[in-house]
Amino acid sequence: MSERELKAAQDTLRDFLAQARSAVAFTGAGLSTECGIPDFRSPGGLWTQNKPIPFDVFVAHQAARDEAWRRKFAMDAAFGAATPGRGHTALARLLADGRLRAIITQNIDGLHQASGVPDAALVELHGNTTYATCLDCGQRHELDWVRSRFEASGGKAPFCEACEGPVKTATISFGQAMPVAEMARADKLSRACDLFIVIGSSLVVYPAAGFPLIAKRAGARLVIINREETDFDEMADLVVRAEIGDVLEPFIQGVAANA
Ligand code: CNA
Repeated sequence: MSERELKAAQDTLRDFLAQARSAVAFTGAGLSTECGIPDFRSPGGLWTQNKPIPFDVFVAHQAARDEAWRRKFAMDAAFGAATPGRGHTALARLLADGRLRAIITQNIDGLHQASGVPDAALVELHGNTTYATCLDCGQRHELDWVRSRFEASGGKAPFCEACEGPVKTATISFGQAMPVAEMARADKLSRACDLFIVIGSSLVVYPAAGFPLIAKRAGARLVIINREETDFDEMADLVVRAEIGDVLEPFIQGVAANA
């Protein structure tokens, strides 16, 4: 995309935001790549290195749980210090200015919260990897607690102190049930919005990828900001195939600026 095309896309997005009564952002792993966290499906992404461990395998096998926690701590060593990028900062600003109503995210990295987005304006569809829960009783466990037991046992995944259930990061794995309340909130927001902005998602992971379709069918304008094509591009009102940080950087100043 040329400089001129990028500027034109930013102008259109600014107009859409100014005209919207209820705008919702829908974010994916692409938002956090500029923060140093790899996505799943870009070349060299996490998918190509480590196939995710399905939920039923995690529950059934101690070895799978050990491996899941080994990977988790290896990932934290590599990306745990990541801080919000330009896209996160722009979205936080649009929310603070009342230009965005909410953010629905597939991300589990906690960077929306780190950029100042309040829980009330955020729907985490796939949970959060910055803490853990017991799969049986739901008790929350901090990562330091898990790590100390993991290291002391020579790499064994720990069990819950309260009920001896398996402890897992508070994320939704493949094959695990989606969180009911979050799905309902995302559904309501998608149906009620008049602008739905997809940012950094390949839109292939369902049911999350169904929300842009729900919003579009309910009459919202659809914007897709992603460096690669998606299956939804044809139905979008604006497709911006560029780096997310470059596209959203001017919005760090708010919508009115540069208008
Ligand atoms: P994905 O399938 O990896 O797609 C990411 C998309 O973003 C790809 O189409 C890329 O082309 C695009 N992209 C990457 N970087 C940029 C960039 N800088 N500018 C523009 N486009 C970019 O990821 P999805 O979110 O669609 O898939 C859903 C999975 C990925 C969810 O279950 C997440 O939990 C999971 N995931 C999350 C994280 C995270 O929390 N940061 C990281 C890796 C995977």
